[in-house]
Amino acid sequence: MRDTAEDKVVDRLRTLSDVDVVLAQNDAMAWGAWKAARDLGRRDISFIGIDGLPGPTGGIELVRQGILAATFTCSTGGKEAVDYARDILMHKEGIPKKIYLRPRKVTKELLGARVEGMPYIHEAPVARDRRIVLGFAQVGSESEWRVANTKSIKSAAEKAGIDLRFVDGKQRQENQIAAIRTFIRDKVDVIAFSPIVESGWDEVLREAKKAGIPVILSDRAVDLKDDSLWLTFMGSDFIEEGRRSARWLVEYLKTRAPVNIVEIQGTIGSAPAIDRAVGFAEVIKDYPNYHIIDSESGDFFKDRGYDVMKRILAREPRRIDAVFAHNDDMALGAIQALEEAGRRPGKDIAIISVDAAHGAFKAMTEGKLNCTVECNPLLGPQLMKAIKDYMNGKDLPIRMITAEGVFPAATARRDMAGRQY
Ligand code: GYE
Repeated sequence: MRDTAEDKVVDRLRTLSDVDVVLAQNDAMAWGAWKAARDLGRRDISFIGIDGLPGPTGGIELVRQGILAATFTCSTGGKEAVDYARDILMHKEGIPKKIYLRPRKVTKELLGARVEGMPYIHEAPVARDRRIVLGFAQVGSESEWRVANTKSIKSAAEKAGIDLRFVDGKQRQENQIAAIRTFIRDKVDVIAFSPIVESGWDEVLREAKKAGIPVILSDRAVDLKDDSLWLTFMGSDFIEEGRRSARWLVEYLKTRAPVNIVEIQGTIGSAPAIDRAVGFAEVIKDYPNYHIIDSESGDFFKDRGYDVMKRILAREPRRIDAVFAHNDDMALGAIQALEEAGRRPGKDIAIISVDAAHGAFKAMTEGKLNCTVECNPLLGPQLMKAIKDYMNGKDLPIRMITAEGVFPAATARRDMAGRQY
């Protein structure tokens, strides 16, 4: 509340001499703090708020008057809620489970001008007398998940009447970058890609922005501070997938005895590998008897998961109680290596992996895998809906998260019926 903030800041400023900036968690309180400082003759302090609402007392006007140095919009979500409610009632495909609305920085110099860094502020919807052309640069075909992802994108584009230019990056970032440059040269309407790793995209995404072509991140994220270089990121919450894997393991083993875990990681530098490791470690740090005793990347390939497990079995003298694989394919490779070493995966060694692809369900029904955490590859409908919404002038959320579950072996036979991948 503005007045409450004013009263409290008056008290604080009386004893605090070296304050440079006040950050308030909404514009009203920032305004109250500004009034307090003014009344105490303190002109040396900047004020930053949040909400960025329009109107005579909204944050945008406070910035325009120089009261706030900046504010950040926090959309109310009302329009989006009504739009999605209508789409749900109309049984539209591609409705995300969760969305994050795009925050925008508002400063005096950004006000009014159509300036750099204000991403994708819409002109009028583009009148279209032809099909939308989408350029998609895929990671490769390293896993069952990836194959299902590609199939979903291709079938959804066809169903949506979108002209798809599809390039398989064959597991090399330079191939994806080259494909994006071709899309720019050919002036496609939209570019989408699944970044094989998080870094190394700045230059080519600046080229796309300069060409005025919006870029959608599908499945994996990039490590870029400048979020004006991409329109939206749709895919899973990989950190949560790591947390769910660890929570399931702790619940399944229910032991205070030492638990030695081997982690078979995905592609080094990729968002899913980085974040799944973060989420898993975040949960097991609260269980001091759980230890990751060895970890190596299998690059999301089954055969490399096999090789990693063989190497770890050869070098690791300690007992292995559990294997956490960042995807099902590597888990299946590890299971094969464990069986060849005379071990009983799924019985004396708990196996947990991510994706929930068909191969994992088959291994669970055979008693060799204990649980798979879903990572939904069927992003095609969501991608095509986002593209059509954008082309129709809608402001897209900055983040769309897909709905996912956790599938233990106990219900695998029932759960696998009717799954699309
Ligand atoms: O888990 C794995 C695929 O990026 C989420 O990549 C995707 C991952 C998925 O190779 O199987």
